[in-house]
Amino acid sequence: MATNKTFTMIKPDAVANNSIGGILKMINQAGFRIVAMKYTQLSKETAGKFYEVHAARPFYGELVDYMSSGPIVAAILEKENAVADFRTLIGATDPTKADEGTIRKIYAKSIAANAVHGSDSDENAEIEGNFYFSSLERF
Ligand code: IDP
Ligand code: MG
Repeated sequence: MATNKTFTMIKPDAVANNSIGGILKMINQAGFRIVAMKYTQLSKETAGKFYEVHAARPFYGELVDYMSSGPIVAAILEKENAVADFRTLIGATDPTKADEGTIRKIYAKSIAANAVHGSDSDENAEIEGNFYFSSLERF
């Protein structure tokens, strides 16, 4: 059953670009409510843990270095059909393939530094939200 929640990170390239405001505005305008939010920086160790599912992929080392290279914004978002609708809003992993008007098309620099994360399932949204937030930090 759908939980109506998803998890996102505004990645280091987008934070460094001063794009937090623009991205949050797109998220709110698309109908998502922010139910938890944190400005923080991952260590290599925590970034490695978060992306453990990708450990066997050739870009894993690059991804962990990049995701720990600067501050990020982590958030839990709520909306009907949140996981699928958020993936539509952010667009394809590779910004050159992302649809016009998507967050990655507008803000992403490259396939690695692609501005935002979005959970790919309800199950992973729950796991990823729990990685950053305790139950006391959700509204
Ligand atoms: P997703 O973020 O669209 O779900 P995934 O395949 O889950 O894409 O990959 C996780 C993250 O790893 C991507 O968002 C991107 O930052 C990075 N990544 C994916 N593919 C590549 C690649 O081919 N080269 C470098 N980094 C990549
Ligand atoms: Mg993914």
